[in-house]
Amino acid sequence: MKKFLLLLAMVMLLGACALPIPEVTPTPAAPFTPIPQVPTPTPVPSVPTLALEEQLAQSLHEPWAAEDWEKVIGLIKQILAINPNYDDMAEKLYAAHVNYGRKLIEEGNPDQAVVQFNHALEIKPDGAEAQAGLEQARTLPVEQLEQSLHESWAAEDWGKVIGLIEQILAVNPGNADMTEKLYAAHVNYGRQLVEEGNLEQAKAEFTRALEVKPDGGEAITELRALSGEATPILPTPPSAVEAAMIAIPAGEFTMGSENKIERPPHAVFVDAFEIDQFEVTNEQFERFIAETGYITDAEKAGDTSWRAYATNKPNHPVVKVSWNDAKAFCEWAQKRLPTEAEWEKAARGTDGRTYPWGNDWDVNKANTKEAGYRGTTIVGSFPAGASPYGVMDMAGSVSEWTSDWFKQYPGYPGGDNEAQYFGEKYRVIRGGGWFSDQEQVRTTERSASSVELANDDVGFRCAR
Ligand SMILES: [Ca+2]
Repeated sequence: MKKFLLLLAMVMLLGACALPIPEVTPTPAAPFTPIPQVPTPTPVPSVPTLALEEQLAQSLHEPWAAEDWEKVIGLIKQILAINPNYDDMAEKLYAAHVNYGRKLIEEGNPDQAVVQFNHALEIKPDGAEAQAGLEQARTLPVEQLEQSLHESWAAEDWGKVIGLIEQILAVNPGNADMTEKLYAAHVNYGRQLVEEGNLEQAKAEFTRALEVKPDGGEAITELRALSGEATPILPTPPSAVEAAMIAIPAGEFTMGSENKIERPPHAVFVDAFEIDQFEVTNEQFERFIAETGYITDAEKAGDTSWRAYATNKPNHPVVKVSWNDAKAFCEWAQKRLPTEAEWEKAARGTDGRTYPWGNDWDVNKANTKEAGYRGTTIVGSFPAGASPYGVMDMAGSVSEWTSDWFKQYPGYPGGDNEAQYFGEKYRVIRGGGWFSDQEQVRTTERSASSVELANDDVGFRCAR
């Protein structure tokens, strides 16, 4: 009797506190029922009894009528926890998951619906209603997805937005507008995560944004702000030791500009040649040293070795290499240094542009002083800054040795301070490096140095 009273008290307590009777708000009958309905379960006979599971079973009716499936599922699970074989509760749980899944589809939430249908199938693996629901959830009309996308976007629920866009793109991969939206959603999500102080996840989102749109300026800027230093930002940096080369067709191009020692602009015919797509990397230079035992000019002079700049940077351009060192490497690779004209043509193409990517300065398209990396970056980190031929980093990161003497162009009018260095004394350096500003990374900018000198922002690439 004591035990009986205790149980009764528990039931009453549970009924009063843990399981309040939900307010029933009349729900209009759902019009969206392409799947065969799961019948409402037979009401549990209301024979007065004190078994907890029966009490719970009775309390199922109201949430079921109100289509409060979360509540229904919770109650059934409690019942089954007490008595796994109680009545037809397993069948009811299956039905509840299916009905919940359908409701979620109506609400434009197919992802969550899939979860519910999968739960239903765990209970009843051959459940036809759940299988049909699953299929429907996966092939929701795109218009419905776009409607929920619109709502989730307004609510700034970026996780959901990204999921929806990915579903739309799965149906229609060529949807450029959606691809752009996906990029924006990753950026927005990343910014939201930054505000929440979740920097690691934010980085991951910005990186995903760059996977969608490799030249995404916002994502690059945000990543840069997060890293505070030179950090690889390309999702898949090139790592091949064998350098990719780009074929530049024979023909005329405009060399020079109206600027100082770059004067005058003049037509130059260049034979067909190939040029390395990327600056020569530390990894490549290491292989050259390992095979030849070559000692660089800086090392011979007791100056800092190229190795000091190469630690953990296999895919960064090699620096601290002289013109002599660069020439030796290219010969070992059965190539040569590009001529000054070849270099300029590979950088600007035939339309006389100022930067490899066009005429307008863009801080996001090259590793320059303005970009703030204060050091080299992985070669090919700025695909949007590629030249018309697809040659990378022709502006910035490291400036590059060419084979030519630093001489005046034909028709040069004179009058510049730098003209005093013209002659067969210095070799031409092109493109500017990470220490150079936007003026110094123009495709026509000319600089020069002695053949034995090396610097931490000067490297090279080869041609043939
Ligand atoms: Ca460069």
